[in-house]
Amino acid sequence: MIRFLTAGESHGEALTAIVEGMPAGLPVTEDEINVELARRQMGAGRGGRMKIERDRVHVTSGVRHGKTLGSPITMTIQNLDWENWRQVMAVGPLQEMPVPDRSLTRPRPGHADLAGALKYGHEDLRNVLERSSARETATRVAVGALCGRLINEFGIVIVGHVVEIGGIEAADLDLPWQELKERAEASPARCADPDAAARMTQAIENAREKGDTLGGVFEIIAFGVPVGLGSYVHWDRRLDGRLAGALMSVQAMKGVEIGLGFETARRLGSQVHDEIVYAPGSSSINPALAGGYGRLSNNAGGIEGGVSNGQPIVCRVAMKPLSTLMAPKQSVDMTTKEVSKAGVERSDVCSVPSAVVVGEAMVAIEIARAFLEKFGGDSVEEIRRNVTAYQEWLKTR
Ligand code: EPS
Repeated sequence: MIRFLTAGESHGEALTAIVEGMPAGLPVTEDEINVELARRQMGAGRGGRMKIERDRVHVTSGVRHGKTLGSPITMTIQNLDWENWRQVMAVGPLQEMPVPDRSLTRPRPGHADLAGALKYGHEDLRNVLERSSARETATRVAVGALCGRLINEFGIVIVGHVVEIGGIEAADLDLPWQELKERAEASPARCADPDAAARMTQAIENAREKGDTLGGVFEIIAFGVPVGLGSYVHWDRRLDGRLAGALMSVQAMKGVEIGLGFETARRLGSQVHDEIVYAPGSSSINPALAGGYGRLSNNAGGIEGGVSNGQPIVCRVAMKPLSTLMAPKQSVDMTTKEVSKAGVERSDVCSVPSAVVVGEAMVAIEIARAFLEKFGGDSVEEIRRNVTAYQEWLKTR
């Protein structure tokens, strides 16, 4: 079973992740993890911090001579900005005086500031924002890169792209995954529709000028997932619930849909459910995924009854506009209790294009977990034997 923990403050020395349960024998390089970390840093709408950071992973356990050992994998990512925050974020007693005052007392509406301070008894809201910050998602992307590497080994590919920013919607292009990925990666908005991408980028610049922020919607698709991941037998084994929970756990996410999602609630059953066909040998059916069974549509988004059905798994995620506004909203100074504008921290205008990479990571993590539950195995080769036996058996159904 894959489990992971992350640690680290946004302006602390480093971020850390420990991943437990990775099978042995998986080829892994720091470079391929770094590619994903760099993708997370790019995109329209990012602020000054990303010009300072060059996120790079340092693996300190669990990998030897390019392959996983089956032991816990520890990864750290240095915060380069820490150099500028050494005193403010010092672990021990302060050595040098005066310490720059970076304490915060005016909570930002929409942020964890107020609820977090009341919950943990903090006077200085910095103690909340340092850990609630989405800087933590860098470690999730590193963990997702490992999990993505594992499921790639078995033909599963995860692709994410932006479908909406600030109310501007991308056209539904229905592209093969390679082209979808290529187009999305070529665009600063990480959107495959170039016309919509240009308008999204402009909308981000308009929001920046006004001191405002923008949210949006992105889609994560997992191609090549075999039938049978997750289960209908218990609430916490349902794959759709697990994916929704994993995606909703990302900072600033407000909604998750699987397949047609909320639209299913507006349609008749006959306009929603995906008709089943049996056509072994047909070019549109991959026997390794669900034997000879296929579908005439994929409104279910690849999951029925909490179980993957062999169709692509499609998740859509809504991200709210970031809560740090350069033109701040009303708040209260928690020291004086006086009405005051919310505090302002350096921030991004829009990070939906970056959130796509975090969403891909969370889907990779959850699918890798479900995959290992189904196929077990302590080494990649043992898992491969189990997968091959299942695929052979599927062909007989
Ligand atoms: C960051 C995510 C955002 C940034 C942060 C880096 O986190 P938050 O949820 O706190 O807004 O704001 O850093 C800064 C902008 C900064 O000034 O330190 C990330 O994705 O790495």
